Amino acid sequence: MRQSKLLMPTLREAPSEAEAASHQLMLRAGLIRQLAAGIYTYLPLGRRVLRKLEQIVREEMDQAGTQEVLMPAMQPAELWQQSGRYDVYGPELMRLRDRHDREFTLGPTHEEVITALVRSEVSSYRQLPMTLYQIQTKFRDEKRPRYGLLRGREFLMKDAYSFDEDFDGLHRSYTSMYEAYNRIFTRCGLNYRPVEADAGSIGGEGGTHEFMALADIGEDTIAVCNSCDYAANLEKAEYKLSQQTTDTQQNNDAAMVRHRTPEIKKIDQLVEAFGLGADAFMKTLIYVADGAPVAVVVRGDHEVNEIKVKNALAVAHLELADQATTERVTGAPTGFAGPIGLQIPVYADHAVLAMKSGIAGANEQDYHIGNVIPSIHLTDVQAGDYRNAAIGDGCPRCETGSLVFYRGIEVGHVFKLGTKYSEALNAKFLNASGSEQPLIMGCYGIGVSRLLSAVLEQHSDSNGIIWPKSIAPYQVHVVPVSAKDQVQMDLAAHIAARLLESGVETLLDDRDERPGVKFKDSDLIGIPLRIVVGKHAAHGIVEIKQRNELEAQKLELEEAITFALRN
Ligand code: 9G3
Repeated sequence: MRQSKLLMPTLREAPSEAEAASHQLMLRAGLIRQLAAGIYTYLPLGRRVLRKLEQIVREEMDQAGTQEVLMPAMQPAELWQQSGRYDVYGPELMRLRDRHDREFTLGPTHEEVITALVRSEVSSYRQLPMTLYQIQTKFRDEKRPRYGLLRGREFLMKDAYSFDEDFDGLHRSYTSMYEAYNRIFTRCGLNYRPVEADAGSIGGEGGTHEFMALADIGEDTIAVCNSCDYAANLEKAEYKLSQQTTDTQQNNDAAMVRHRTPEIKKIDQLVEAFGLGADAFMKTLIYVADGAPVAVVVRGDHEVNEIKVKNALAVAHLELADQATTERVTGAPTGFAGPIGLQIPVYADHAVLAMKSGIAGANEQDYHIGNVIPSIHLTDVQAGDYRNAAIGDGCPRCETGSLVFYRGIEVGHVFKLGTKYSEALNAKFLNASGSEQPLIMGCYGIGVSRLLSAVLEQHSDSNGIIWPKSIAPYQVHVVPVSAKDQVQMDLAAHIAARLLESGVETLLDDRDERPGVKFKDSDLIGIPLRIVVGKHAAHGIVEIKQRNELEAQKLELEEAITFALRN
């Protein structure tokens, strides 16, 4: 391809609205342009990379024995009403009406559509197991699209759905997809971790993993054992329950002590006022769970994990109580709530009950109470795991490891759905003994466009992109130094022609630009191998440089071509 003809509008500076490194790089290297918030056009370079990513996904999905389909983006609202999800999702679900005023959604995912298809086309166990997948545009009207393709409103997803006759079959399908995902992300050159995850709104019979690309820009936090292969989204991460009690005993008698703590509401203020560590305090938060107020108590140095609380209470909605509710149920404004004397259910984390004693809110404005001894004063609470794992907690799976945290970008998610959709949409099959059973389903997603951004978050330096060879838009960049030097231009064109006829994807920088501009653009767009045709061209000598190496090397023409063919 001749660069003088290529639509690749590079920018010296990233537009100010781009915060994430990958977003800046995609704009500066001319990979994408924004049409509207969260909605992008892929320019030729971006489209070529996206196609490479799709190709890797397609090869591994086909290799795993799944079949590619392509479903519509427009989905009849009736399907979402049958699955009960039409009213569960709010403004994030794009809705529209056709000319007959019939309601449709623009698909954010395709559980309903694929189940309706299989309902009408699969009826016997002989047809199972079957996994279908597509690579298709999804629509989710995110409230805050951000970071370019990392959180868009229209994006490319590979979504697959497995159908089995029983849970053993589902486990086999799930495992097959899990292994295919490992191959896909490895081939894309991604530094990632599979992590145990929470099933979230999709529901289903448990068992779900996310594939997290490690990146500081990532919205998720994962806890990883520094010794074994345990890894989990912080939403779900467990830890070894410490047996010993934490010794914050102030005095030995059982009497609680009132402390006047005017305007002292936050843990760091309490730490300051009492001169004790955060782990000496009991932090009580009032929530509303499916409309009913509850108290959740965690140790002062821990954070409430609302997913765990929601799952433990088996409620659909859990949110922090507002000030008025807090005052009504505790008799005090936020910051003075405590576990003693409440008329609502109290859920106390294991670590609170492991405290010998602690200081808690007094449920009275400007007062806290000390020497709260769990074994004496907290006997009517529901103990459980209601907190986030903390850095340094013991690994829940092995004897020696402890947890370290990373930020991650979720690029894949695999779920065991069970019969949630097959029962809702009546998708059944006749099993070997002739009785009708609901299909057992799994679903498996990869954010293909998000994957592009995740790779860029991990593969760049101060000069620009460093594409892994497997997904680079071109493999070789041939750069003649001076467009006015006909020997250089002819040799460069000759090299490009030789490489192209050998099937090497080659970009020839035939622009009449200063060398500095050419080299900056070449570093920016990150093609793995560069062949510079400069002043030694007359002697048939060119310079080869790998984008991920510092030094270049001079080679004879034929050596250079052999080198490029081999790489
Ligand atoms: C919606 C909207 C947003 C959504 C969903 C539904 C996420 C929704 C979860 C999934 C589960 C899996 C198949 C591929 C892998 C992921 N956001 N999810 O169901 F209506 Cl607006 O999409 N689907």
